Amino acid sequence: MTLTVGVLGYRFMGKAHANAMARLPMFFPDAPDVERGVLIGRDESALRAAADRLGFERTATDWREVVGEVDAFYNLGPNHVHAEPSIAALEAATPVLCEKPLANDLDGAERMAAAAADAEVPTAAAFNYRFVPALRYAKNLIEDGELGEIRHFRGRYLQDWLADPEAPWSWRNDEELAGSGALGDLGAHTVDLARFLVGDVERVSGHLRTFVDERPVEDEDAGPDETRSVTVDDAYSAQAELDGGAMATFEASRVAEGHKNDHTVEVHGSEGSLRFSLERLNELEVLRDGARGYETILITDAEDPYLDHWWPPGHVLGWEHTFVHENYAFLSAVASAASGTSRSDEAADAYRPNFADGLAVQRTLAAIEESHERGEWVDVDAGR
Ligand code: SOE
Repeated sequence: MTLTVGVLGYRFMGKAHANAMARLPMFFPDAPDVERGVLIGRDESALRAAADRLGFERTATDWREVVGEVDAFYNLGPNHVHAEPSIAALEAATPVLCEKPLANDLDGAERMAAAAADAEVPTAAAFNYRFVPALRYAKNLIEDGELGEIRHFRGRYLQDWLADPEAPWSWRNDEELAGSGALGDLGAHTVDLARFLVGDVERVSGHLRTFVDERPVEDEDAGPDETRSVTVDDAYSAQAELDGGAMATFEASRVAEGHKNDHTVEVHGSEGSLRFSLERLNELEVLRDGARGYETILITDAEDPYLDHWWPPGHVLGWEHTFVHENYAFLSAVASAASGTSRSDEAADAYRPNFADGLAVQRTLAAIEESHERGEWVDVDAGR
């Protein structure tokens, strides 16, 4: 069967997912056939050019005409656009992949997860870093008990694209549109990795900070010195307790000079530790079996997660390959559900992280913000 996919959004994430779909036939021959059917956007001329560039059959300017007519709907729009189109697609029993964070507020995330539970079709919260082979390898080490009882998770996501106060305002700087700043944009990934590697977040104590509270507007119809307020955080930090008793610290910044896309994760257990850095995504540093120090493992062998689909050992992968793995897993789940090879009650969990995972992350983000406002620890109702 050929899956026809409708995609809302054609900029950064549109390119990442279109590229991933295009790579599947060559590198994942058992993936379902996928047609990039409809590209959805508002600016017809830009949309047409993007459709040609990204390999889509046709375009549409109204997602309402698309969500019930395709085999899978990708919501790659800004955070405030995540809820309504995704819920409409789920009400039409269309599987949905939605970029992270799930929504710009907890209410939207709750409604999206409820619609997913009713629809009983595969859903994806697009936390692509779960699909880094080295982090899959790390999860296997932890699950095999190689680190013993987990005591610490430490996640840090540093960027510097907003360090310059003259860097222009965008929807990512607006609470109504984005929901939060570094917390939701970057922290969502790290919280999801904590859940993936160790466990749910039980309670948090958070701190948010906005360093630049006004930025120049660069829209074509903006005035020469027009500025707009920044109403979200530039950075956040939080400490947390995870399910099972491990301690966690989370941190992210979009004003950390010298750091471009520096997502690091460390896990310490009673028998060992591991360290990962996105800037060296093919490597995992591991300390186990009483060794005196970390060993660096190059995760590029055929037996390593996903690597048998790519190149010989040492021919390293990149950031974009995580989207290929993510799309392979999601579209395989969609095809399985569509062909009836998985029962409807299994379909909802055929792919992880799904909307329930996205909601658990959103509840943690909301608790971090609430803790910051109240100045005290806050329990996270992760809806377990
Ligand atoms: C922000 O710059 C950003 O693009 C995030 O939105 C992505 O989720 C992250 O993977 C890379 O950085």
